[in-house]
Amino acid sequence: MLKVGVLGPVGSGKTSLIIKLTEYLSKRGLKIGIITNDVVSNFDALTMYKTLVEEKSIIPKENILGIVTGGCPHTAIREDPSVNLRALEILEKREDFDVIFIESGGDNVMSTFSPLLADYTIFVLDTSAGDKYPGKGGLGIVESDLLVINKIDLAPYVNADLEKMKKDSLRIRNGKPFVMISLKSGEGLKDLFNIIEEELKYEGIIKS
Ligand SMILES: Nc1nc2c(ncn2[C@@H]2O[C@H](COP(=O)(O)OP(=O)(O)OP(=O)(O)O)[C@@H](O)[C@H]2O)c(=O)[nH]1
Ligand SMILES: [Mg+2]
Repeated sequence: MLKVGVLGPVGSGKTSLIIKLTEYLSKRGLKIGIITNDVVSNFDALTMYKTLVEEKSIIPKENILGIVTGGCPHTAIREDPSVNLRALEILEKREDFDVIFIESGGDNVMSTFSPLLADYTIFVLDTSAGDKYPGKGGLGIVESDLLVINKIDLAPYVNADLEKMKKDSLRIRNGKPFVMISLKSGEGLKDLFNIIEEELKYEGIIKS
């Protein structure tokens, strides 16, 4: 089983990304569980439930657990991940999952997951926050296993230079993978799926 931690600034597309990956991987026959962390609500767990359970019947409702963290979002995924570890335990008792996604509450560029919680981390950036990112760096942008630059469809509206974002990503990540996508238009999703599939093959979760 692979524990995939998804993090990044507020509204960058973490929930949308997990929904897309869950749809894709479920179609490939994998069993997916999801844990969401919201600071003061259960909004993300409900969004996942509406799409993945009610509308599309892709996973059973028991596969989604929503945590309301209170306080600072990264405390629950880094300094004291006990509530998330407990949620993992509950899910793992329920079923033999292939992948469990853990969404962090929206945070800043320094957020990271405790290695106790995530084997593989995806940091999601929002193009409309400006093309200064990812060049500004930060632990999450530099150290995550995969950097996803989302909402590239919005680049023309905010004068974001995608070439600059690409060059900065290459430089700052020093060879680690990144993808530039739009979860809205579907652009770049094939690249994203390929990278995740490669990781799952590497882990022996799917066969070549
Ligand atoms: N235009 C555009 N909108 C997007 C894209 N991806 C996500 N959105 C929208 O952006 C908003 C935020 O997306 P979420 O997936 O909820 O983002 P999040 O990172 O989970 O947000 P928090 O959990 O609140 O931090 C939603 O209204 C999405 O529909 C994209 O590629 N392009
Ligand atoms: Mg979310």
